[in-house]
Amino acid sequence: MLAAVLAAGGIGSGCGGSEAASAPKLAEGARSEGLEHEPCGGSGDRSDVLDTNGDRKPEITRYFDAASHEKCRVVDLNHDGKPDIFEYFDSNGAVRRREFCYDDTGLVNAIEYYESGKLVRREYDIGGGHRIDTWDWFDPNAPVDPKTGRPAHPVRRERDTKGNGRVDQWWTWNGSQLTIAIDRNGDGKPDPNSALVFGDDGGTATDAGTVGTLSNAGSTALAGADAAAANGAQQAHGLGAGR
Ligand SMILES: [Ca+2]
Ligand SMILES: [Ca+2]
Ligand SMILES: [Ca+2]
Repeated sequence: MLAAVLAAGGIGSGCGGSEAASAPKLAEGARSEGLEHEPCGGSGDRSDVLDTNGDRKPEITRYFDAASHEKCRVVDLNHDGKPDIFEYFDSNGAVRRREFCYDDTGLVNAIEYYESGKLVRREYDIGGGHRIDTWDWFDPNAPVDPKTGRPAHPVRRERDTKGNGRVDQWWTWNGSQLTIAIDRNGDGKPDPNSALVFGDDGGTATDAGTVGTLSNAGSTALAGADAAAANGAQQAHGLGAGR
């Protein structure tokens, strides 16, 4: 109950900083870009801590509801006393949300949403502007990569590459073929004939330079995000399993 209330109203301090979410923008193609931290734990909650290296700073702090179900945990992977991952669980114990702090700013950089333990959506800050600039949607039934625990790619992605609160790229996957539609004239819609297509052979695009830039920029950041997420989750669960 508390978690639901907090989820509905929670715009908080994230991984130690303070970042107020901007008011929702209603223009066509606009999306909310606030990285809204969901509070995890309070002074009245039962919790336990795990300090694996004895420096009196916990690597994992777990918070429980009145029925002793773990509702969320805070994980500090690099022993600096600042959270790196927040994980939230549903009433069945399946993960429902993860927040990641990839850099040293102390702010949430990415949020993943799960349904019945399956990744369905991800929002993140690729550009480092402390706001969401990339939105991914996943097929919860897609096979997952054993290394990352996630599908190889989303089914759909939207990006705001200019940081102006408006989506200007639309990525869609059909199998391994990726199509990117682009808004260059700023009307919030894909420009006619703007779609760039590339697939298995890696070379069918009409504008090779642009595609290379787009695909490299996207995949580098994404690979980093996926690796950090997978690494963090594995370490977190490894620590938890070792209790
Ligand atoms: Ca410690
Ligand atoms: Ca940390
Ligand atoms: Ca346009």
